[in-house]
Amino acid sequence: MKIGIVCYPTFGGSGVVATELGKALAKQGHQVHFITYRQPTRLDFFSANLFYHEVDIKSYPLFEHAPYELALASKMVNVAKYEQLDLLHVHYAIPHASAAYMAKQILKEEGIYIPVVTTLHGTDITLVGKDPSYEPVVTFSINQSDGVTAVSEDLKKATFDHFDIKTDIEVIPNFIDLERFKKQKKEHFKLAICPHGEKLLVHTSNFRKVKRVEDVIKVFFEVRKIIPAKLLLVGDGPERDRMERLCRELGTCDDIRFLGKLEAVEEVLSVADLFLMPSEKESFGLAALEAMACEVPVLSSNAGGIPELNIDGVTGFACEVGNIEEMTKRALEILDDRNLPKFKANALARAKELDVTNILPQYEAFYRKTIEKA
Ligand code: GMT
Repeated sequence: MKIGIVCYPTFGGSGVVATELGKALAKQGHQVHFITYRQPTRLDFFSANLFYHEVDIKSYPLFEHAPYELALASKMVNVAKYEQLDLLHVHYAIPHASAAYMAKQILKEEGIYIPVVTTLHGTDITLVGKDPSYEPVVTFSINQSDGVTAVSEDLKKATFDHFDIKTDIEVIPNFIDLERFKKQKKEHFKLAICPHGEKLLVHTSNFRKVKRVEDVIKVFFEVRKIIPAKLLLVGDGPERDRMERLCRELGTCDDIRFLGKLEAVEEVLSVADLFLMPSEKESFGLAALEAMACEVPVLSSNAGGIPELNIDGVTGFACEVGNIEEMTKRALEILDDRNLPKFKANALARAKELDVTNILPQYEAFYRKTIEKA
């Protein structure tokens, strides 16, 4: 198939999933055309089946905000027509699904029919999408898509709860490439951070409020009172300053390190004993899956779709959002040397179920079904 993929090219989970999906499709022999405003971060190599088309956003003194959606729709028309795409797959509803609708209508005028698949990733539904400033367009463009997927059962339910959806939604979970995400031998790194055999806790995120990084630090502070431990925080974002101040107030700076944005996050995960994801909302929790692939159990909240990934009592624990006491108790239970090996093995086993080789066929089948139906 010739597939056009539209996504955000930044570090966000939806862009990562879209890029990894495109790479996996290309490996299977499909031709994949990425359409976005910047080269996706994980697409910095040559492959005969991968193409990148940059959206030209023209600015003009009259525009306070350049109309990205129009430039994107125009680029989709151009690529679909000249590359003879079989299908457009847009990741994240806003504004990709509505731009795809516009492109589809323009192409129809020229006698070209292009089916559109929209994948809902999370905040496009649970945060931004349901805001009245976008809701009518999001509802319309989901209903107009030829196929819609969501990354968890919970996100599917949230979509039906918040929007007047008249189309079916298929759940295709996020996936992981176990060839890249696997436990690596990094003992020297572990020794440098934990010279006295301390347990190592890790959190990675974009440091937005919804991630509740504050709870990561609070749980660590409580765990640290009971057992020797260190915390690594990977990523950057709006909450970083406030979190650094919190560490100073708690007097835990010596045991916590902010590593900023890291491309090779699997190297840090390879030496971790516990991954923390106490999010307020989370449609799936791709970062937790990356940890599990590196044999790291997860202490998470039970928000959104996380419990579908992090099986409570098996791969870690999924506690009530904000319940620091319970989270601390569960973190200590996982970190107990009598339990840790079992949790680690279970985390890896769950990640194996979500290996790209198991999930890719679901997308291919969904594309075929959508093309046939259209
Ligand atoms: O979590 C974020 O802030 C980034 C966001 C995105 O849209 O890129 O991630 C969402 O999509 C990921 C990939 O499907 C999911 O694994 C994340 O759980 C989801 N984030 C939220 O729902 C908050």
